[in-house]
Amino acid sequence: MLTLLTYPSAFGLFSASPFCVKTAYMLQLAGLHWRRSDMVDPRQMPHSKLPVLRTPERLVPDSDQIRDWLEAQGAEFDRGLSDVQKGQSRALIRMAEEHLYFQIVMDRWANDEVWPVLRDTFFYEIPRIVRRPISNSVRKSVLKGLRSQGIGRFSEAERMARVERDLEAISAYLWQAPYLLGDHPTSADLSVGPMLAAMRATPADTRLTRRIKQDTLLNSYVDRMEQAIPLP
Ligand SMILES: N[C@@H](CCC(=O)N[C@@H](CS)C(=O)NCC(=O)O)C(=O)O
Repeated sequence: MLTLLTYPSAFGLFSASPFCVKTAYMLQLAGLHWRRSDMVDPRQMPHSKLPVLRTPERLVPDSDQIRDWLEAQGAEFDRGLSDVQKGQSRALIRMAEEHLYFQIVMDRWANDEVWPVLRDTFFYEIPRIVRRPISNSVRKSVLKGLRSQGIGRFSEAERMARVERDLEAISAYLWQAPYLLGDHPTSADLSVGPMLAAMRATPADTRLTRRIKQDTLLNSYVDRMEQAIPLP
């Protein structure tokens, strides 16, 4: 039996982490038996991050490495795609995971309106009396990381302009077909879908949540993905 070590469900999603949702999608599509095990503190994990897949032999960290592991077991997420489409898929995945993801983190962690909800969702295991100081110090280090990554240096207007370019690119694909590269979900959808879902689910009315909620094409794509691959 495989075990997906994941952050818990939050904001109506399988997990607050789009990488954990991506991995759950991959496990479902691979058709393997698996179960979830929720965790809130990943410091003992190989990369100190989640998701991690516990297999009979070892812990496999990182959704991309989990994909490699699943493909080595016979899963094929991009069956039928040409080499060029596989290249496009890789670029879409990187765009989602290395840019859109940080926009979500910024929207969640830097926004004072979202913060109280986030604190009580992510740090609920910490006794109330010390929750504030501990969560504030984690928040400070996340914001420092965003500044060093670069996203944290942009104004909100600059950030939204950057997001817009990516959403235009994603929309260009979705005008052609129900999923990014055709009529069924492939690996690009397993990254992009959860990122857009996470953007939409942030528990406050932000420019980013509004941007997705008010976009019929993107909004219906997120719903379609959630219906296409039901998660436990
Ligand atoms: N490249 C990793 C990214 C995973 C990731 O960033 N996980 C975040 C949650 S969304 C995490 O565990 N962060 C904890 C930390 O940085 O301390 C993957 O694809 O799995």
